Amino acid sequence: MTKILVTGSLGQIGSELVPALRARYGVEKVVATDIRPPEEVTIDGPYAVLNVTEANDWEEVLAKDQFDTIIHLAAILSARGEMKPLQTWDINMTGTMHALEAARAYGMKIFAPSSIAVFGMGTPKTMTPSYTVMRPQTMYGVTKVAMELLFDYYYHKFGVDTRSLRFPGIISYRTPPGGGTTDYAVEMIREAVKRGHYTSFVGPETQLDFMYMPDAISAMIALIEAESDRLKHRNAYNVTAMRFTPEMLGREIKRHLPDFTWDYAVDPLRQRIADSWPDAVDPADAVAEWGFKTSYDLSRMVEDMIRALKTSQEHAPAHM
Ligand code: AKB
Repeated sequence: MTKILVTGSLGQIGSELVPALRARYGVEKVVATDIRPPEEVTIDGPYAVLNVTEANDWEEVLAKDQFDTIIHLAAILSARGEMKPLQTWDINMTGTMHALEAARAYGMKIFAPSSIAVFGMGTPKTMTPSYTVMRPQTMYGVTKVAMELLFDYYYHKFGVDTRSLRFPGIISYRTPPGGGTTDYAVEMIREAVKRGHYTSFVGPETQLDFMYMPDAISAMIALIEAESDRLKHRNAYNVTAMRFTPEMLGREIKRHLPDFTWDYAVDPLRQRIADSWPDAVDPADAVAEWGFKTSYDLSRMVEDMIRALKTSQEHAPAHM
């Protein structure tokens, strides 16, 4: 591994993936990029401004270093994408095309996360396989299906080493997610620790797949490092670690915080999105082809999240 370029590195995934990559390969080997100027971000290693829709930004970043891998994270997620569908198409697709063209021109490997949002009408709801009907009902899902197809196209047509996996909802405490439908789960745990109460925007029995951030990081690194000829379903692999409803999550939180209460004010948009996604995807291909595994189930994840959020609350500066 010589050098890795990460787009969207200040988001929920990037803010934890970049330090993990730097710990593994060396600080100077990972160039973090995002749209925000350097004076607005905490820099603990190489950082460059990269608006993924701007060809000039790509040229500047690619001219400065020789990379062998791009990790393309910049994207607008499902719920925010429904507020601004055209902007979502532009950012998600123009960004992906620039990333793919850079990978092709410079002979780089490229990884980008896809999502359970590729599924929709006609997809089997339970034990959803990797290869199945993909007719998403959100612009975010449409852009992720298009990205998967382009990854296949660039692999077969140009020999670009493209790799992708389909993330479910990702739970983490360092940087909150933004604009997703599965965000309710992160919000519920955060609010339980902070205020002792949460009002969920998806209904009590809505079951979805989730993963805890440490497992998501390990999965990305395992797929990026996997031997190329083992990857038969490369674009893209289903991955998941747990599946639960808001009721199940609320009850699990209550085991640690007995005073926690929760109720519901269902948001029709996000409920419709959640209802269009599977209840439980099947990660069998990821397990068979690159040894996908997880360490956190619902109970370990909730325990760790509450511990970490309490610790950061204790260390937060007191308000004047
Ligand atoms: C979202 O809710 O939009 C994302 C996703 C499942 O890709 N977390």
